Amino acid sequence: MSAYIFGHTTPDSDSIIGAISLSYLKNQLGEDTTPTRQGDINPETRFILDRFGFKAPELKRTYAGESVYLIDFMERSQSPKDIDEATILGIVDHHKLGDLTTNSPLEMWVRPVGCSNTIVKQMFDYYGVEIPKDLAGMMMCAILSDTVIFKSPTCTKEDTKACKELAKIAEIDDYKALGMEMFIVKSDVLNATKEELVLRDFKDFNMGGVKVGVGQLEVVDLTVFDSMKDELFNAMREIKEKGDRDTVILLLTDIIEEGSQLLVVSDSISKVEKAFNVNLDSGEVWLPKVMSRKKQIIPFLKQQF
Ligand SMILES: [Mn+2]
Repeated sequence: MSAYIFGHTTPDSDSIIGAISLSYLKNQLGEDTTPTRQGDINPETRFILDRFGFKAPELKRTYAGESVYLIDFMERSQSPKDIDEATILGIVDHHKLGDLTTNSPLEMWVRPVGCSNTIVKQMFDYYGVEIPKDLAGMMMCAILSDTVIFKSPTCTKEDTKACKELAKIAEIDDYKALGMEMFIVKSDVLNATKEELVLRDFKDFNMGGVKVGVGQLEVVDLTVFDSMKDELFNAMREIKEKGDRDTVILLLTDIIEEGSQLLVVSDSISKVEKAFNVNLDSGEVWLPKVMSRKKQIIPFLKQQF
C-alpha cells in the first residue's frame, strides 16, 4: 500500500514541491509513496510546475487508515481532519514543534532552516541519491520562495548552499532572476477575489485556546493593494466569523522595501497591539524589516495569547 506525502492546508510552493521531492527520494530508496496535496495550487506554484514540466500532486483531503509522511507542517490546525486515524511514518519540517502526536516511533527530519526543501536536499545527500535536473530546479525555486530570495530572516547558510547546489544541477546560472520572475507572478493580485487573496497563504494557529489565522501576501510593490484595503478588511471579517476565529491577520509583505503592512481584525486587539508594540486604531500598521510570519509574527502573538 502506497504511503501518501503531503504538506499543509492551503499549500504553498514548499509544501507542493516538498511532497514531490520527498516522494521521489523515498521511491528511489525502495518505498512506495505518492505525493498529494490538501488544497488548490497557487499561481506561484503553478508557474514553477509549468516551468519544469511537472503535474500537480493529486488532491486528497482524507487519510483515515492510510500511512502518511508530513512535509512543511506539524500542526493539528494545518492537518487533514482525520489525521488521528492515519499512521504518521515521518515528518520533514522547518517550523516550531507542533501539537501532533503519534502512537508509534517515527522518522523526524526537523531543522531550523528556511525551507523544507533544504532539508530534503540534505536527505538526498545523506542517502547519496542523485537529484534529476528538473526536480532540482523546482526544489531551488521552493527555497527561493520560502526565503524570499535569501532576504527573509529565516534564511540560513544551509539554504543558500542547498539553493546554489540545486541551481548547478538544474543548470540555471541566474537563479535570482528566476526568483524575481516568481515573485512578479506572485504579485499579480488583481485576478483573484479578496477572499482568495486572504486565504492564498493562510495558516491557523491555536493560541491560548482561541483560533488565530494569519495570511501573508508577498509582492514586489505594496501599492497594488491601495485600492482594495476596504474589501480586504471585509473579506477578513467574513473569514473570522465563518471560521469562528478570535483574530485574523493579513501580512502584506513588500519584498523590495523589506517590511510588512499588518492588517488586523480581532476580538483581542490589545493583545495584538502589545505583541508588536503598535497602535491599531486604524486596523493596520507598517512593520519595517518584518518579512517572516513564523519568526517575526507567530512567536510574539503566542506570547500575548
Ligand atoms: Mn516551508
